[in-house]
Amino acid sequence: MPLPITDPALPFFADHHRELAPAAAAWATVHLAQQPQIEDVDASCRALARQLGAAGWLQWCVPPANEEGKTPPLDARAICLLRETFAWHSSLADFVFAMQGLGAGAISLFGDAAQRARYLLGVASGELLAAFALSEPGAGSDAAALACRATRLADGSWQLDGEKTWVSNGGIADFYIVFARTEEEEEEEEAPERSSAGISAFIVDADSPGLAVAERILTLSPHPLARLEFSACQVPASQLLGSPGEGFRIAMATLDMFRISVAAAALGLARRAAHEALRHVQERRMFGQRLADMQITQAKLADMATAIDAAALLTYRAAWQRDQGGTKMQTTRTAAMAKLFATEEAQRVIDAAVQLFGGRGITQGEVVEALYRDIRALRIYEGASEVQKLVIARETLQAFKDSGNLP
Ligand code: COS
Repeated sequence: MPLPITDPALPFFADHHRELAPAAAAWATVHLAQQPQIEDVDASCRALARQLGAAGWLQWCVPPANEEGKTPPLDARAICLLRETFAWHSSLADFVFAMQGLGAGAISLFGDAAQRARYLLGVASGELLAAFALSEPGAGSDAAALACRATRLADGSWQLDGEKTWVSNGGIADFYIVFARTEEEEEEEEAPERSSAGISAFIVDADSPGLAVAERILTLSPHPLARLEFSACQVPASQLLGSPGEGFRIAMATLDMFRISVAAAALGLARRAAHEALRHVQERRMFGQRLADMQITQAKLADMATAIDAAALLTYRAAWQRDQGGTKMQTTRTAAMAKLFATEEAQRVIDAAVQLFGGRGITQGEVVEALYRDIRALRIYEGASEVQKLVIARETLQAFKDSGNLP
């Protein structure tokens, strides 16, 4: 039977992806359900993390070290196939998977041996919940404007002061990847207020003294989200991720990787909406015919199907390119294109599905009603659509300058 997600027979994929996709689909069919209303989101997320860990899926976000102790690179196509599958079945399961990936991704990509040993096994099993804390009330799209400060103390440890907001998994995470300014005080006097230099990344345990969950944030599609306050928060020297000053690059490189997977999640949500709509239009009768027989419906279905296919091709092109070890310019640009297009088009596809359902489409308890709420955040988080356009334009101009051609 064909899978409900992107066909793994496409030339972007390798043999192991062709085995992974049906295995994930079979598992998800049995274990996950799109739940329009979730009673206790925190408890559901914890349970889903353990479930995804026990089944081995989280290992794809946290590749185990090989015999030489080296961690293999993240497999972008596998992560995308899994997110597309999980999003189709349960947007909360996709969220949990993605957060383990984004939080642990920074450690997998930039952590030292001790940091990997301390955190990654727990993330892979779902026992430890991860989070990524970059945005601040005054620094969302403009991440380089962040103001959270890390000061090095005499004993080499760090003290964090400031706040972070819209932190997914905030309030339930066991650790946070936190980005803060670490320039020395005297440099800071002259430093510009916005600079990507002098930002460093830290792994901050949730129980660190001086870290408080100041507020839980309620959203359109409920998931754990919080504002955090750091007040003389004590962080040992061993928790610095990478080198001092490397934080912005760590944030951007981690986002490059996971932005592709946001596109895959959007694709899964769009495919689910199209699936529901296709079923519905064959059953629903009006004006003496099935909705599917009306040309006005067919035009909608054609647009939905074309948008989904185009989004799939951009998404897996970006993932394939990354797995091939494409240059930063290539991977940054194609990841941004995939996220922009797949999330914007998924919004349109889901809206069209709601429209085809008519009154039922906006009724609580309907799958398309939940999808309509679920998709909205994806056009905003991990780089809003406007940020993706900035990135695409910048990389395209640069490539044209370098080579004289449109890349
Ligand atoms: N990979 C590796 N390094 C990167 C990078 C990437 N994708 N993008 C930028 N960098 C590096 C640059 O090479 C540069 O280093 P040097 O100063 O050594 O040359 C440095 O980071 C600064 O880059 P840049 O000048 O591009 O920074 P900008 O502030 O102009 O970046 C955007 C602007 C909008 C692209 C950036 O702020 C961004 O992505 N914002 C969105 C943030 C976000 O996604 N927030 C959501 C948080 S998670 S839910």
